[in-house]
Amino acid sequence: MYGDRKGSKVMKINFVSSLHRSMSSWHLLTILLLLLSLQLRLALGSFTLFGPAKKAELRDQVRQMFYHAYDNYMQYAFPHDELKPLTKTFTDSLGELGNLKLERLSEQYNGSALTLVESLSSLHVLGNSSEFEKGVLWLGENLTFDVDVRVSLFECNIRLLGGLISAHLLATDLSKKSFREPYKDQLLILANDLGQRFLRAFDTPTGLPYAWINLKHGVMENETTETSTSGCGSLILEMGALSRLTGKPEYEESALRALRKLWSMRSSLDLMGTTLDVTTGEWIEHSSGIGAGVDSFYEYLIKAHILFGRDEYWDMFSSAYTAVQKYFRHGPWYHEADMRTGKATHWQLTSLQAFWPGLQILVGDVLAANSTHREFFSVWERYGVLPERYLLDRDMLHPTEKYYPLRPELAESTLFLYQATRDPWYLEVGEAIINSLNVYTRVNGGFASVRDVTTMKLEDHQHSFFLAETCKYLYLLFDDTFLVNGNYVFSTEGHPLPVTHSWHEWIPSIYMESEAFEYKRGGKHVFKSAMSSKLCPVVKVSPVQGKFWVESACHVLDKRSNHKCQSDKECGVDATTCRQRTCSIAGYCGLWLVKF
Ligand code: DMJ
Repeated sequence: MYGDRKGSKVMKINFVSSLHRSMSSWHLLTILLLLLSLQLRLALGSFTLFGPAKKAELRDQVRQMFYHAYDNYMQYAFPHDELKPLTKTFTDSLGELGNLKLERLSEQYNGSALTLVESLSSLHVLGNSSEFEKGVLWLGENLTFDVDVRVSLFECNIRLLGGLISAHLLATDLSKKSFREPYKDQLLILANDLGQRFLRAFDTPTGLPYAWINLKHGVMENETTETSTSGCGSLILEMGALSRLTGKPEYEESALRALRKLWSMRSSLDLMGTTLDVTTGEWIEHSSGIGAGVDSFYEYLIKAHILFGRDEYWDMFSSAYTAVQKYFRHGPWYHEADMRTGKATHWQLTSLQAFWPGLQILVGDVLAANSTHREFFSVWERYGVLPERYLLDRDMLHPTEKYYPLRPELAESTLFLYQATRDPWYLEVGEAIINSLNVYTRVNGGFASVRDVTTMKLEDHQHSFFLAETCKYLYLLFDDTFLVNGNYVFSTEGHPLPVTHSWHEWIPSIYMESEAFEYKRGGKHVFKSAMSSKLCPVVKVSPVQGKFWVESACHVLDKRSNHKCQSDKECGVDATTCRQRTCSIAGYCGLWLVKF
């Protein structure tokens, strides 16, 4: 429905006209009939080209990819952090993550089994409870965070803390059904220990946390006071969940205090910068976009709202999202702009931005999501993978950022768009991603990052997020049993966190399809959320005298059971046109579009 197949239509027309020159009309008629039947098969896409057998075949291919990455890690790198797939050895990379200049690296650090921690939730999604249990037992007995290593708070939070918390929640559920030994909260104990170490980073005059801490010694002497918006604004899911699980409010309080402080630093245009000083609370870099240094800040506002059901997160998100759509968007692309003036600064496409369409699905902006996703996929098709940075104004690759480190963002958005639309075109996109990964990045010892997308030269590094995210999102695209059986938000590292009634201050009605979709699991009430995409989007187009009323139930978050709007403000801004939606007399958000 939403997939644009314009390109393939053009190809088809050219194909038919060249045939016309060389064949008799009888042959032509036969070919046209074949094409018509193909068209029909395409129209019935999900039952033909992407029927259950094809989906199962692709699911199995992804499963195979995951185990190729995982088994090689376990054989050549475990319990170190990440695998070097070309030389079949390891890297203890936790201290290097986000550390571009590789400063203050520790000599004594021997790894934290990072890739195993990151793989647990994927093992569960793939249904491998015995390997999952083995991992849990090993970590419970061997993992310690009392190690002398300076780490990025952000990276350590999303990968280690998020991985442990998600796996703990899954283990709690699983242990009753399929564990051989009773689960003794080993992962939660580890997460709590890590959380305590994190708290030392928040001891600043502003409450904004330092970007770097030493796990053993806390904030180091002469530590940099510079951090990024995503660095201090993407902690609330993991820290909030840790508080709910341990009953210790300090984790959530620290993350929320930092988030509130950060939000208070927005400009009058509701824009954020990219870097700031945690001691003064002043911006350092005023230009920002939706990519590196900011991306997950937006993601965590909406996801915190879904997970914790608090109005405050929605209020921040809707203002921030509206400002992004207004000042950064240019057609399907997003450039960077100065937070003070809203003036464009850099016209660049970055691989990280490809998560944005997935986020837009959570708020029901499917049309905008589709058009941006389509552009990213066209870049993927052009290079075979996504280059890290492309200079839109100069129409060229960034001279030094031509790499593709097995990032998940395009697969992530593809999954979300497919969940929302069920358009089989997204399955074709998934298939293309799988093929590229196998052709260009699979090596004997695992999956290797691409150093240069123009030569497809490889880098000796298999990032842990390939197992936590890339493989998981691709697998779920072809087999969403895990999503059907539960209701989750995914952390920015792809670790699922269940949406449960008990964590909500109130449940936003938009995330419930109807009362019937509230059901009990393990004695708890579980609600369908926007992730289940059954409610959002609801786009109805009614033609009225040459104009179209485009109606959407999304963007209306209220506590009333019928979730109808009462004012225009409640309806938000349409992301495709950047125009304020209006609230109709009947209580529906919508937008008048003139047909051109
Ligand atoms: C992951 O570590 C997370 O998704 C993070 O938010 C940014 N991107 C990397 C993978 O590309």
